Amino acid sequence: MDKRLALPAFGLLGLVLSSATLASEEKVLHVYNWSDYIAEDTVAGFEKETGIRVIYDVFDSNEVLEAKLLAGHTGFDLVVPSSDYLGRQLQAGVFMPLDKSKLPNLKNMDPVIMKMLQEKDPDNAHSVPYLGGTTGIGYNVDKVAAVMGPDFKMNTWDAIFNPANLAKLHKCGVAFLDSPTDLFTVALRYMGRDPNSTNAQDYKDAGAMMSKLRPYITYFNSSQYINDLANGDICVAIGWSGDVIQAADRAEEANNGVHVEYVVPKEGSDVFYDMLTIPSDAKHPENALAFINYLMRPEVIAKITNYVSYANANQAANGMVDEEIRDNPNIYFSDELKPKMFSQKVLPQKITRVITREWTKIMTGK
Ligand code: N2P
Repeated sequence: MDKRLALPAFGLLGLVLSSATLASEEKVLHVYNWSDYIAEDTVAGFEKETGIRVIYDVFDSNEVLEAKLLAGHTGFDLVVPSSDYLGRQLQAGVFMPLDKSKLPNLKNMDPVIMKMLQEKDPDNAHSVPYLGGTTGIGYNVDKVAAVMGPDFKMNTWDAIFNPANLAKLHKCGVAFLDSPTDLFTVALRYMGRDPNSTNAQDYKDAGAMMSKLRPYITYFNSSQYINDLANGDICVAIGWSGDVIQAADRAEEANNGVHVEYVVPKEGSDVFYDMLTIPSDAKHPENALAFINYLMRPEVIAKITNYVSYANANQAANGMVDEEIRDNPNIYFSDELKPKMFSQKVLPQKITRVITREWTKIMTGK
C-alpha cells in the first residue's frame, strides 16, 4: 500500500472518530434551579459562548427536587439541592462524581467554605457551592408599625412565634416558607432547643407550637412572597435573605411607596448553601461541567450575587460584589450574629419522617 495514501487515510479516520466522540453529547443542557436565583444574562452569555442550548426550569422546594431525584430519570443535567439535602441524597447515589479536570475555576473558590461543605460531601467530590443565604423575617416597615405600634421590633422570632403577635400581624398578611426543615430549625431555636435535634419529641413540641399559629398564617409558599411583599399584599414573611431583598428592590423600582426590610432575628438562624450537582443519569454531563465552570468565573458569579442578593462562595469574586451587598450585615452577617448562626445537619430518616408528618399537621391545621 502506498504510504502517501495510507497516512492521510488514517488521519481522516482519526478526525472522523474524534468528531464522533464530540458529537456524542448533543449541544443541550437541562438545568433545574431555584426560582429567582440567577442573573438576567447568565444563561444567554453561556449559550452564546458555547453554542450549548440551555433548557432552564425552576423549583422552590427541596422536597420537590428530592422526590424527582429519588424517582430517577429526571431528564436534568444540573440540579441545585441545599447542602443538607445533598448529604442524604448522596447516600442514595443520585449524583455523579465531578470530573475536576474539567473544572479549572475551582481555584477561585473560598477554601474555608469548601472545607465546611465537606461535612456533607467528602472531598467536595460531587458538588460545588452556588449561592447561600439565611432564613429570616421580611416585613413591610409601615404596615407592621401601623398594626403593632411604632416601637414594635421585628428582630426576634418572638414577633412571629408568639401567637399574640402573629394574630395582629395576620391583619396585613403573613406568609410562611413551605419548607419544613427551615421552619423546624428556627422554631427549635426559638424554643431554646437544639435546631438539629435528633429527638422526635422536640419536633412534636415545635409542631404543636406552630399548629397554634395556623389561623394567623395567610399562606405557605416559598416564592410567591417576593412579589406579595413588594406589592404590599402581605406585610410579613418568614423568607430567605436574597428573596426578601429582591422584594425590597422590586418595591423600590416600582416606586410604590412600599418599604421592605430583611432581618435575621437576634436569637440566630439557619445559614444554607445550595449546591451545583449532576444527577447520575444525566445525558449531558460534559455540558453541565462546562456550565459549572462558567458559573465559577468571578465576573459571572459576582453579577449573579449582585442581581439576586445571595452570597457566593467564590473568593476571587469578592472585590466584584456591590458594596451595598457585601456590607449588608444580614447577607454577610455581623460578627455579633455569627456565633448564633447554624447550618442544618443530615438528620436520621426517622426524624425526617416525623418532620414530614408534623408539617402536614401544621399546614392542615390539625
Ligand atoms: C431562591 C431561594 C433559594 C434558597 N429563590 C433556598 N435554599
